[in-house]
Amino acid sequence: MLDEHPFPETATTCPYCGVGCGVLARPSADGQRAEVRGDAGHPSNYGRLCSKGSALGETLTHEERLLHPQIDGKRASWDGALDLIADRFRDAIDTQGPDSVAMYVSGQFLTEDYYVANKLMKGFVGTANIDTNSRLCMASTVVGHKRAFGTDTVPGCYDDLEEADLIVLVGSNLAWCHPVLYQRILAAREKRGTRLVVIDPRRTSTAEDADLHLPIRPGFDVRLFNALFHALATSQARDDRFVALHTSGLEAALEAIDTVSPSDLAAMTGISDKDLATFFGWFIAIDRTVTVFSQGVNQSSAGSDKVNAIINCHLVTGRIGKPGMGPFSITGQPNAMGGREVGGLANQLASHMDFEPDNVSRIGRFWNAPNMATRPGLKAVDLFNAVADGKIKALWIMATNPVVSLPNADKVRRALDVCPFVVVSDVVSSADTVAYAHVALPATGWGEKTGTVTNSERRISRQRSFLKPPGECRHDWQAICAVAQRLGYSGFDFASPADIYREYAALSGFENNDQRDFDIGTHGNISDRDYDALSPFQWPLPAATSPAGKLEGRSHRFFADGKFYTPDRKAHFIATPFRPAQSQPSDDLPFILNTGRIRDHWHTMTRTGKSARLSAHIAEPFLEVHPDDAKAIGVEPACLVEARNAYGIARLRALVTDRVSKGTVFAPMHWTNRFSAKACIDALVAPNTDPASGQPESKHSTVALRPLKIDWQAFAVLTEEPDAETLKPFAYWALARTDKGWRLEVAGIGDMITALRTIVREPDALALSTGAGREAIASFAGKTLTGFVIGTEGAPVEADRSWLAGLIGTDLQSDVRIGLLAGRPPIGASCGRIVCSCMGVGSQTILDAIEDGAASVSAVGAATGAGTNCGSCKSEIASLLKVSLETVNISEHVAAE
Ligand SMILES: Nc1nc2c(c(=O)[nH]1)N[C@H]1C(S)=C(S)[C@@H](COP(=O)(O)OP(=O)(O)OC[C@H]3O[C@@H](n4cnc5c(=O)[nH]c(N)nc54)[C@H](O)[C@@H]3O)O[C@H]1N2
Ligand SMILES: Nc1nc2c(c(=O)[nH]1)N[C@H]1C(S)=C(S)[C@@H](COP(=O)(O)OP(=O)(O)OC[C@H]3O[C@@H](n4cnc5c(=O)[nH]c(N)nc54)[C@H](O)[C@@H]3O)O[C@H]1N2
Ligand code: SF4
Ligand SMILES: [Mo]
Repeated sequence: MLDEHPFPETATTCPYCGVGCGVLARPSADGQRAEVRGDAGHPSNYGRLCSKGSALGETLTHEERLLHPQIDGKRASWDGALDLIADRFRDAIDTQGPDSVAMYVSGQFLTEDYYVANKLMKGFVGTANIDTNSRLCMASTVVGHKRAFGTDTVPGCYDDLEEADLIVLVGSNLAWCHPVLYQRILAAREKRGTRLVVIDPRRTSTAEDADLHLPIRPGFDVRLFNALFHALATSQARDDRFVALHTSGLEAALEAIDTVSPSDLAAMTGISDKDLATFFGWFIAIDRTVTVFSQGVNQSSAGSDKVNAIINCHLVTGRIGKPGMGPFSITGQPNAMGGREVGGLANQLASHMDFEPDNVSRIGRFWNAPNMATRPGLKAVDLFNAVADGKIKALWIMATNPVVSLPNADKVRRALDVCPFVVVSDVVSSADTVAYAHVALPATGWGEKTGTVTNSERRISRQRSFLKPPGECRHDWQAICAVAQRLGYSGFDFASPADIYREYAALSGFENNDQRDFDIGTHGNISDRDYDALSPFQWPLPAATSPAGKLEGRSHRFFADGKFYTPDRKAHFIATPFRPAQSQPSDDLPFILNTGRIRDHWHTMTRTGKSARLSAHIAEPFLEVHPDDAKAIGVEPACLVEARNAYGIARLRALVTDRVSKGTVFAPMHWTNRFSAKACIDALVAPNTDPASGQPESKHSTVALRPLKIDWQAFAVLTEEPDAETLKPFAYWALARTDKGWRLEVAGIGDMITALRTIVREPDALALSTGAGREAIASFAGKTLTGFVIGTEGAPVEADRSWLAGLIGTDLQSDVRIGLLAGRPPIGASCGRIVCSCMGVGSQTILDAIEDGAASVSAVGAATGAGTNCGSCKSEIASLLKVSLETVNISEHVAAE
């Protein structure tokens, strides 16, 4: 079969998370889609892919693609658009100075895109007003690393996770956010019995699998790790030799800690004495310990201190850079790490340099730059405040969707409204930010672009193109270089990504002499052919090593033998006095709002929202609320709830669950105005930031809640997407793709029947039932179901949603038509809510298998296929094994468990 395929496979890298899985991809035989599979030769994943990676082929459709440049919403030529951008930037720079222009870029840039954007702004325009969405993601870790190690470097590698005996996950939902790495951990655990501790206020999917879940009070990680640090320093785990030879500042850091009794610590952190004692006991006794941390740590007004509080524990025990040991910042975006290496943040310069005068001069000479920026620029939140204040006259946003992802997001919308000139480069026209563009530039997307990315373990891999760009899409680096050339700058006549990479690699080795650990100087004159063939490698790779050098294929670690990059070449302990989160609950705003990710969607859904498979796992925006809180505010399970504060409002489905603790609620960050009436959660996120890193506290805002007042609720499936006019009158709606159409949750005020008729419009639509406050309307073209809506007055609609979603656009037999009346399938016809999106297995199929005797996750897998590909649904299968049939059958809402 393989031989007959007209297209060869291309080895590339997944464009989603920082695990950086290798993918083999090619256009499908009909040329209409793409086929992907895991690359068994890639050392990140050895062939595995998660649900998002497996569904990549479904997200590459040209639907909603931005195909041509636009000026004020009208099609324009590239020349016209580029001339206008250059004119407006030139005008602002000349009349208002270089700091009156800005760029806001992304960890979804390739390193080559990042390099030219930073060269343009920091070397030629003469401003460091270029920041990246990594500010919202990794900035606190960058500060923590630099303070402790003198350099922003992840000491360990993925092998450490397989060689550890204790893995502590802090503020990380690894099972959903880094699924392939998580599966590597679970596989290693089978063999060596690795203990898994999860520190997260929520009982996440990851926490369900843990040996110990510490449901920490939000924001109290520094308290916890300070106490652990103190305990380690006075225990047998302390490594006196490492501390004496390779560190400084231990005593001062210990003195800064308020010592608290175990019972006080338990009361403060919300973790029981017993669990604290177990955790401390394990951490003291087990040498091979890795502490993995992510957004529960970084996205905090004490994020940098959280990072250093964790690192302190590893330094005092000397557990760093050795097999199975170390602090491990797991990165989010595919090129979050590359962005940090290439100086993507407003307070960095390229190749791990900062704004020290020596560095400014070094880069200035290397670039032959006429106008080097000499001080850091504005960090993301401040940058958009400056836009709102009218200080930024021209702004270029690339590969990020800030009107949805920045805190106080409605203010970002208002800021873009008043900005005199906004350019947005994106792959889709439907991204919310594109609506604010004076000039929209069509960018090539994954599969079309080519360059390099760095994953969480410092491994640089190639992204390679295997599809022709549609329409007039161009690469981001080409657009940046074209504007630079129009501005009259030399040094931007790159012919290819390889050309850019060579320059960047040479800069990393330039006047380095081991002053900077980031050094890939050996690639300074890599040939186009070798660049094309480059296999994944870990940095460093200084000029002395051969390109196929000694490090290739092997894991490289930093700092086991000291050699840090601080001026004294020692690691620094950092004093981290505890500070609570900035917004604290009050009578008016009694709930702490936590936000984050779900398994099958990526950020603002511009790509995963195109896949019916990925939209099936959780099809609706939700708010997790504790049962006691729900009762107190009068919110019934699966009803609608409005969250609000001074910044904004959001309307979401209440998911009543004790997975969150009392007083806290959780909402996903993914939904935008594209797929929901009002579910952009960042509209309510306070723009509080960490003073050292500028990273927003996206996990800790305060809100008030109330039931959303509506008269009726409905669920619909439609072949045609309902247009904006249809949806506008409804207080609530949420849309998701299905295989042959759309599914819609909707709720409103007033007469239900009239509203339902606007959703299924056909004049000959069939009203299927009346009475008891439940109505259904269906429309057919011949035997094909083209629209169906079922509504109930007041209460949530009970219907088998997955079954209905599977019927739309298909021919129905008469017995099935009867089932429509109830919104329920004939017995045996439904697979239930999709649990395993890789294999398309639903909850009902899994429950049937359990009834037939499958008593374990692997037995369910053998019977149904569920959990046998990426494995990220295994903990959900385990939950289904625990519950009774009735519990699941009540309602098959996202909001039901
Ligand atoms: N499916 C999916 N995967 C992704 C992404 C995606 O959009 N979808 N995005 C990628 C990106 S860019 C990133 S940055 C990563 C993020 O990966 P993660 O950081 O794992 O994901 P989040 O869900 O943002 O947050 C993790 C957890 O932090 C917890 N938390 C909140 N407050 C606190 C606190 O005070 N202390 C502690 N200890 N924990 C707290 C939350 O309850 C949440 O479960 O995921 C990457 N992978
Ligand atoms: N409340 C809350 N907010 C958060 C977070 C949270 O946990 N809670 N997490 C934060 C974090 S960690 C992150 S990383 C951010 C992510 O937030 P964003 O970066 O805003 O999210 P994305 O949806 O990934 O936006 C990427 C955009 O770039 C487009 N795009 C994709 N590929 C390309 C390309 O090659 N070129 C161009 N020009 N465009 C492209 C996509 O269509 C999309 O519109 O969100 C942050 N915001
Ligand atoms: S774990 Fe999934 S999303 Fe992350 S890189 Fe691998 S396949 Fe892509
Ligand atoms: Mo991120």
